[in-house]
Amino acid sequence: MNTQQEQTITLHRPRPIAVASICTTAKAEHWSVDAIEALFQLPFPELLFRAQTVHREHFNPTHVEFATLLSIKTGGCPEDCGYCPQAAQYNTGVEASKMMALDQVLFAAKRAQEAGATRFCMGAAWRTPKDRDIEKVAELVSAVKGLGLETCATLGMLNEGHAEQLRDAGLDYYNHNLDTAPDFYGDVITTRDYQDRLDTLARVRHAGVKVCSGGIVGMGESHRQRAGLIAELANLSPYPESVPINNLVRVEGTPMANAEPLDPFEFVRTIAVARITLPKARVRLSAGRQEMGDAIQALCFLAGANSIFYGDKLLTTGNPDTQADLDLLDRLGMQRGAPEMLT
Ligand code: SAM
Ligand code: DTB
Ligand code: SF4
Repeated sequence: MNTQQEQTITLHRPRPIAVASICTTAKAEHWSVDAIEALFQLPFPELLFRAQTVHREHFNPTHVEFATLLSIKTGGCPEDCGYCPQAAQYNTGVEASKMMALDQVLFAAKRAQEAGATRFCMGAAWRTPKDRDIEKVAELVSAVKGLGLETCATLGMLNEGHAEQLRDAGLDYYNHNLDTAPDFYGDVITTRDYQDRLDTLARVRHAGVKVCSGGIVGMGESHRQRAGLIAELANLSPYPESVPINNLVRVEGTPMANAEPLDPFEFVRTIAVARITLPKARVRLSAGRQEMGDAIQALCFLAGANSIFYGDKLLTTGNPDTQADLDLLDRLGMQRGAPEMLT
């Protein structure tokens, strides 16, 4: 599509009356699990129409944010998250490594920026970072921020003062996922509880760092538990600015290696329900894209996803090639960029 064509397109945006009827107000509302389950049960075309209506109210639906991940400290994690290839107690073939040096991280960040990423997320396989880890990560954050990238970190549970230190270094977002519904959580992780996660999110919010929090589907949870995850996220006050929805990557050696794959349409529904209940959040189509195929990814964009992890690798598992992503957006007449509406 050339620039002239782009300028002549008028995006359809709904009139406020249509939006009021599907429960999107600027003020966050309380969502019951029943109401969210009812959204999941809508006929697919109805659900997608509602999600698209909300999406267009707040975002340019043709724009997708590109965020690149880098594992700055891989493997050897003491936690027992049943999905995770980096947990030390599972034999997944992931080697434990020390934290990467500043020059290596900067090199990766520059490469991501040249390839078109606007957000750079640094992940570490820690239960909780030590004070000296935070000092080192703060240096990385400030160097990456200096390149003009948005910064994000995911380092596990934060202690008092950690979020402030990261904020002062230039951290824009902190990622910490609720992962699943409270009543399924104990089947997935036993080494820390739901409240620990909520406490970390509260510390991040209190420090004024934007919250990135989402979860994983396809771990054997029930329909209601998928609704329960979305309810927890939507009822955070305020709700997260950024919401990664991961489809479980089934890794050999983890307890979830043989989990029953989720119906891909159920994944699309999860994206649509997240869009409706978290109207202004960037909803990220996250792990699992490599196994998903182009058509399901396109449906996810139609359901309101407006961000992806961009780069050949997630943390330890694969992700589509950057060229494949650029081609996909091109084939869909969509473009990379900040999705927010300029109004
Ligand atoms: N250790 C930190 C923590 O747990 O918060 C940060 C890194 S951890 C790998 C970040 C998130 O990646 C997890 O909360 C989980 O949602 C997601 N994740 C990990 N393994 C995954 C898998 N096999 N499939 C999908 N998502 C996964
Ligand atoms: C998120 O929700 N998903 C990303 C990011 N936040 C850190 C991680 C996905 C990891 C998938 C498994 C792996 O590559 O190790
Ligand atoms: Fe450790 Fe995070 Fe993996 Fe859990 S998800 S095992 S905390 S790296």
